[in-house]
Amino acid sequence: MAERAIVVAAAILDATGERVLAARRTTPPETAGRWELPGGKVEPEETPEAALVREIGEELGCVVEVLDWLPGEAPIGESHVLRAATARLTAGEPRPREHDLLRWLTAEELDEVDWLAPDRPFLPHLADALTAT
Ligand code: 9L3
Ligand code: MG
Repeated sequence: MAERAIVVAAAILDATGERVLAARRTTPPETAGRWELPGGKVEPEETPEAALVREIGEELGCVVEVLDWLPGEAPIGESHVLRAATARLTAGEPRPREHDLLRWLTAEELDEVDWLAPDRPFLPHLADALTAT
């Protein structure tokens, strides 16, 4: 079986490191209204870090620096797998171009939104990263 393609997601931290950016999807219909760590597919010959910076630029119009990859990966359907990294803003402010809502969430607020299933395994690691700062 062919190796699963990689989708990367950014847990963008605010300047204090106390909150993370969650984004509400609009498409495809089965994911619309559900929340995710923004990101997308790694292109051939692209590193996961470069893909994450590119995707965040395209989706949110800002520049991020990748900090640390969170442990583990989560299946997306049969053919893809999700990896997630913490990141910090280095230029601009996130503005939704593809999502219909953004929210900055503290560790305590992480369970207030309806996350996509692949993102959920990363939340405990993310809560640790938020409270550790
Ligand atoms: N996906 C799930 N969680 C995420 C991301 C960024 C993506 N945090 C899923 C949704 C889509 C697929 O991966 O089914 C491809 O994502 P995109 O390229 O449409 O953002
Ligand atoms: Mg995307």
